[in-house]
Amino acid sequence: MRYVTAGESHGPEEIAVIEGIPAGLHITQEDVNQQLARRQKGYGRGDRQKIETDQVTFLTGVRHQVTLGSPITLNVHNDDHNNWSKIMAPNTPANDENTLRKVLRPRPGHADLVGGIKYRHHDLRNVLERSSARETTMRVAVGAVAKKLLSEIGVDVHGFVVNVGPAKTDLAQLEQYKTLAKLREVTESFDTRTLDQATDDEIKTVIDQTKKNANTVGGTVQVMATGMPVGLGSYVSADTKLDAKIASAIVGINAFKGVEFGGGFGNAEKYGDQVMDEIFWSEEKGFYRGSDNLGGFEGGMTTGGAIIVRGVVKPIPTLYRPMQSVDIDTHQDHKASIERSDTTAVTAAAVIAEAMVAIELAKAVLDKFDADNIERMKEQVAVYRQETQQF
Ligand code: EPS
Repeated sequence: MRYVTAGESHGPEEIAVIEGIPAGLHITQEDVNQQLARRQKGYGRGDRQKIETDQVTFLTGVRHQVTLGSPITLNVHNDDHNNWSKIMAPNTPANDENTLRKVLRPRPGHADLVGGIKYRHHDLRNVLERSSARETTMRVAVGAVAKKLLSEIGVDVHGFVVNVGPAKTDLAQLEQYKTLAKLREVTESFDTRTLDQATDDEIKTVIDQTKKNANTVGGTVQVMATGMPVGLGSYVSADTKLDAKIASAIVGINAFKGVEFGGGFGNAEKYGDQVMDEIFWSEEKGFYRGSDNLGGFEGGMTTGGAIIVRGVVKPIPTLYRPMQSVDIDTHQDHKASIERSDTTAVTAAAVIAEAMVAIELAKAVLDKFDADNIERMKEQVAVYRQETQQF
């Protein structure tokens, strides 16, 4: 499976093309729209989300709500394009009117300056339109297809918020949830997508204060996946390690600056016997672990335990009280450009990280098993699960 996305933030359309999804997978636009709606939700988002109601259309690769095995094209219209139709017109030559709203004062921390230098763009709008996190709409759409595929083999994936700035939930609470479905019910009930009411309140206070200060704030999200067969990915070469692919996918999300698995960076302060997940065996389960400090991976391969990944999201670089910058035309000192933005997008980032993990897990499944047809793939997964459980 591979995919590509295309689209500018205020351009007419967002598009994704996915290749390698087996024939015979039942999928509806509603399956994707539900995930798109989750990404749009969240305390601290700016006014753009009031303009957009993201709805997908399948343009190719699906017939009567069933995949054909051919490339799937997904399309989401940018409703805000109506307000930018001249400035972002793909087919009209540049003129005095449609080159207004130039961006000349790059925002520190955004792709603006380096993107401008690299591509020789003297209007930094040409950079920000694509580097905008609007593009993550399509990653979530692709992730929805991946999640649907994974659900066929009993794999569930869910993302939630650990902290926003100093307001942090206690991850020990996770022990009470036997399934991700139960966890999902709880975290999706909060506007901040965190684990408990007290943290939800604290996060809202942090966001309100940050907004008052014309500032932005980052955070951490956690993604968990259950039901993966043992042994996906491989230890044999660096580029076959599945945890490495997931790490790359997480850091590839706009504003993500760090990633960790299981006990993560905390493991660096512990001793070996506090970190390794001890091995047990039972007739019913086969081999299993007593803990999950390594986040479901050993040697770059799934252990069969829950996958636990956290990603660190930096604060959004667009500040309403802008930082120091330099005008790219005059080279004079200037405050950075102000663009409409969010105070925080950590709540949305949890859904995007979930989508990226789902995409990498789906790719790993499709690499390992015959992926021409979904029923055949399921049969093969079942045979493999039986074999590995009897080891
Ligand atoms: C973004 C800036 C804002 C966000 C946008 C990401 O866009 P606008 O300038 O249109 O208000 O709303 O995020 C989305 C549009 C989205 O759907 O998540 C940026 O510069 O990255």
